[in-house]
Amino acid sequence: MRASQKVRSQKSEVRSRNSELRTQNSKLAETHISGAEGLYETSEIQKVIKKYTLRALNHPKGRPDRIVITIEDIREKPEIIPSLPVTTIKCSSIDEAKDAVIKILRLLKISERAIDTAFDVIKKNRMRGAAIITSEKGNRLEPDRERGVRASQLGINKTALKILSSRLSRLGINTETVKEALILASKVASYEHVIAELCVSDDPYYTTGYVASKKFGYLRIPGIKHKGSKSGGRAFFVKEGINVEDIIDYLERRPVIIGKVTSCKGIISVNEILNRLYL
Ligand code: WAQ
Ligand code: MG
Repeated sequence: MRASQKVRSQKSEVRSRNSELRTQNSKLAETHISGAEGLYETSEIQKVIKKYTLRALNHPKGRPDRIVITIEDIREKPEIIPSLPVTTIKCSSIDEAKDAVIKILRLLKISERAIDTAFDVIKKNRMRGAAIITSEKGNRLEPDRERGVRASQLGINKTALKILSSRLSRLGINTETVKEALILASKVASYEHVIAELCVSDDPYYTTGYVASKKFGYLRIPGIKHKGSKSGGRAFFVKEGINVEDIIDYLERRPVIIGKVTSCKGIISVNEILNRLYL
C-alpha cells in the first residue's frame, strides 16, 4: 500500500514586484504519507485491504489524496528465517537514546561518517524507503535517493505470529507497529552483507526507534526523537564494496517469511551490550 498527498511546493512560489504571489509556475509535489507491505494467504486479502486502507486514511502525517494498493501473486517459494531477538534499551532522555544508538553502531564498527550520514537522512525525512550506507566510507548506494530502497515481500507464518504476539504481550509491546518493524528488520538483517539498520518512525507521535543487527538483535530505543517531530527514516549499513543490485533484488523482490521466533527479552541498559554481557 502506498498513500500520498499532492502539495504545492513553496519554492516555486515567486513574488512579483507588486508583491502579488505568482503560483503559475509552482509544481505539485507528491509527499509520502504511509506505506505498508506483506505476504499473505489469498483468504486474507480482503481483511488486509481494509487494514491498509484504514491505516492510510487515518495517518497522523495527514490525509492522502491517493492510495495505491497492489496485490501480486508470488511464484518463488519464500525463504524461511527466524525473527531477531527483541530487547528494549533503557533510555531516560533523548540524549541518552542518541548516545546509545551511536555506541551500539560504533561497536558494530560503523564509522562516524556513516553514522552522520544516517542521522542526516533521518533528520530530513523525505524518503519512502531506506538509504543504503556503506559502513566505512559512509557512501550512499541507493540509485534513487528521493525514494530509497523499500524492503518488501516479507511476512510471518501463522504459528510464528501467535508465539510472537504472546511473547510481546508479556512485555506489553504487542502492537502492529512493533511486529511489522521486527519482520522488516529480520529480513534486512538476514542479508549477509547488512551489518546494521537504524530506524526512526516518521509518525510524529511514535518516538521509539531501533537498531537491528545479526550481532545484537532488535534493540528498541525509546525516545529517539521528540514528540511531534516529523523526522524519521531508515538506514541500512552495509559492507564496503557490495553489489548494490543484488541487495536491492533481495530486499525488494525475494520473498522471506519468519517461521521461528527468537526469545524476547525485557529492558536492559546499553552498558550490558557494551560490556558484552549480552549476546
Ligand atoms: N523499506 C524500507 N524503508 C522503509 C519501509 C520499507 N518497507 N517502510 C518505511 N521505510 C522508511 C521510510 O523512510 C519511513 O519514513 C521510515 O522508514 C519510517 O517508517 O519496536 O513505524 O513505517 O517500538 O514510520 C519502529 C518500532 C516503527 C520500534 C518504525 O517506521 C518499536 C516505523 P515507519
Ligand atoms: Mg510511519
